[in-house]
This record gives sequence, structure tokens and C-alpha cells, in this order.
Amino acid sequence: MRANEVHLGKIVKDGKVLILAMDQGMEHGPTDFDSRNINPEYVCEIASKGGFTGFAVQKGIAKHYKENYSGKVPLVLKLNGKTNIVPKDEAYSPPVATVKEAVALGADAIGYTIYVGSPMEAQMFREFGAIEKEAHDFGLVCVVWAYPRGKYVKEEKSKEMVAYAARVALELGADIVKVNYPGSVDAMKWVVASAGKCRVISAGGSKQPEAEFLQKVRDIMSAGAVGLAVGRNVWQHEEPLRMAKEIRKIIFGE
Ligand code: FBP
Repeated sequence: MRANEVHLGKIVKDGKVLILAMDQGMEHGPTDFDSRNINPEYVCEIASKGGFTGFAVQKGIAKHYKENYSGKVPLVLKLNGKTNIVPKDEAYSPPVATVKEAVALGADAIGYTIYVGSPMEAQMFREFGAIEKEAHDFGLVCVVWAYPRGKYVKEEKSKEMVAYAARVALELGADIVKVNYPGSVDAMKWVVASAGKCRVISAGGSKQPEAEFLQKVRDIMSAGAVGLAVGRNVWQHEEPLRMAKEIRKIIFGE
């Protein structure tokens, strides 16, 4: 067990992390959903029964559907967000909820997206700086979605850019950094090394064939990452709870 394991509490189990993300309604729009998963109750049930160590949602979902997940899976409240209607050039995700709201909703962690390299980077750093301090004062875990993005970023998923974003998350005080998979085990090892004591988890990405996705999860874990924050590859799956189980076998060795 690492020194700050206790502090990380329920979000980490046996040193590993498996978060179900459902903030795509805002980030991508209802286009990500079908007639089943458009209903947040359906995804809340997957979050509650799938053995996840966290459920990452915006405050509207957290409030309206509290009875559907509360007490069954730890809450990771996203405190900023944006749509993908706005152009990526000026990538910026404004705060949309506060740490106090996260505490009132019973969150164990806050989630915050930072677009490293964006022209809006300075503002995002400032806003996260205040949020990180307050969240830690309340004993909440800080999970940073660290994405290189904006007009100065040529390759969002290159080894060097993903590693840079992970390092920024460490230096800004994140406990856990969520990155996009940079495409190979070697590249991911460099990302993990760059993040130091900040634990690295990978985003799932758009839906892939099951075997291909599970191989990616194996690669992510073999590079030294501690888990995933996954959305579409679980709740878009025909059998989401079985898919969650397959992922758990790899991450927790169940
Ligand atoms: P997925 O596993 O579905 O890719 O979700 C991970 C996630 O980080 C979500 O939390 C977020 O809504 C989305 O991806 C952001 O993706 P993008 O790279 O399009 O901004």
C-alpha cells in the first residue's frame, strides 16, 4: 500500500481504480446514446452493480438520480464541462459546480478537465488551483482529466503530449490523472513515469470490438497504470455488466 492510500479511500481498491464515466451527454451530446442508455437510470444501475470504484457524472445527474446510485458506488462529481459544439481551438471547460456542492452530494472525489496547451490554459490552471485546494481541505480526491487540446496542440494523443499533460496534473496537485491512451505500452510507460506519484488511469474511448478493447486494457495495466475511467465501452455494450466483469478480471485480477 502506498503512503496516501487511506486518503484516496473508496475510489481506490487494492491500489486500482475503475470509474464509470457518464458525462458524455454534455461532452458529446445524446448522439452517444441509444434508446436504452439515454435513460440515466439504466447507466446508474450499471454503475451500482458493475463493481466500479467510482461513478463520474455532472451535478444534474448526481442530484436527479441520487436514489439510483447513492450508497452503491462512490460519486466522482465533475465540476467543469462543455459541449463539443464549440470549436476545439480555444479549448476551455468552465466550472459548472462547486466543491461545496460535491460535499453536499456526498461525493468522494471531484473530477476536473484541464486542456493542457490550450490558449485558455492559464485560466483553467487558476480555476483548478482554487478547486484543488478546497477539495483537499474537505478530504476529497482530485481526479484530473488531462487532455492536450487547442490550436497549439498538433497531436493530442502523441506520447510526448500525453506525458506532458500527465506531468502537469501531478504538478497541479491531482491524486489521479486520466489520460487518453497514447497508443502503445512503451508510450504509456513514459506517461506513467512522467506522472510520478499521481496515479494514471486511461479513458476508454469510442466503442471498440470487445476483444480489442480488453487487449487495450491489458496493455494499459502492463504499462503501470492503475485502471480506467471508462464510459462508452461499457454502457454501449450489449451486456454491460458482463463487460464490466471482464474489465474487473484484468484490473483487479478477480
Ligand atoms: P469514454 O470511455 O466513453 O471515452 O469516456 C471517457 C471520457 O473522458 C468522458 O469522461 C468524457 O465525456 C469523454 O471521454 C471526453 O472525450 P473527448 O476526448 O471527446 O473530450
